[in-house]
Amino acid sequence: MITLYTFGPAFGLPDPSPFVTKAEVLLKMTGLSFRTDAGGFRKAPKGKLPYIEDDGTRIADSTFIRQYLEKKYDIDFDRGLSAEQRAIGWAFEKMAEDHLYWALVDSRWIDDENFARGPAHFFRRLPAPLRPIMIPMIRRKVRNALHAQGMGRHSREEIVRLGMHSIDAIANYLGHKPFFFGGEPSGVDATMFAFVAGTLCPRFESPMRDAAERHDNLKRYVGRMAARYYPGAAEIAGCKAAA
Ligand SMILES: N[C@@H](CCC(=O)N[C@@H](CS)C(=O)NCC(=O)O)C(=O)O
Repeated sequence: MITLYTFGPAFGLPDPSPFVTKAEVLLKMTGLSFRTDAGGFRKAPKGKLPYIEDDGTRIADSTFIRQYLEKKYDIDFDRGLSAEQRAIGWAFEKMAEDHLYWALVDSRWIDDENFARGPAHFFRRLPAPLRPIMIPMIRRKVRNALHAQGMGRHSREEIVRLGMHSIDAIANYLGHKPFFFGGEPSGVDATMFAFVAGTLCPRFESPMRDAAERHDNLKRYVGRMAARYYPGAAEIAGCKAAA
């Protein structure tokens, strides 16, 4: 059986990591049986989650997980899509993963109030005397990653402006369609759902969340994806699960 290594549900989200959520939804889309394990971070082959283990093979990174599933189980997440749609799907995915993601990291990890509301809870299991050492150290690591990626060199106002542009692009492309490319979900929906839910997450206060909330179609989209892939959940990211 396939094991997906996760952080575990948090903040009203299937997982605090949109990459883990993406991988989980992709696995749900396959219909294959799999289990999740929230204890594998220390053994992560690339120092990040998600990764999967299947028949003794470990595959790290949500995109490589997708490609592995496609090849090994002969699955095409984009069945029925044109080459043009596949190209658009890839571009939107990478916009979310390599651009919007960093605006979310800034909002959750660098903004002090959001940090206290969210990521600070990850450290609750640490012995209390270690927290004042570990928390600033990990936040410094995140700040350095943001700086190296480039997003962290902008002011908060500029970061928010960039993030909102991505959110608007997703909302405008989705339009009135039930899913990103029409009546049925495809691979890109796993990613769009994960990142839009992450942005709408009511645990965090941000102008980016306010902007996402102004798009009714995004809230309905998250509810629709929740109804299909998390049928046991009444709501995800504050969006009522409804088909
Ligand atoms: N490109 C990777 C990104 C995964 C990623 O950034 N995971 C983050 C959580 S959102 C992580 O595990 N970070 C831990 C760390 O950097 O120490 C993918 O698509 O899976």
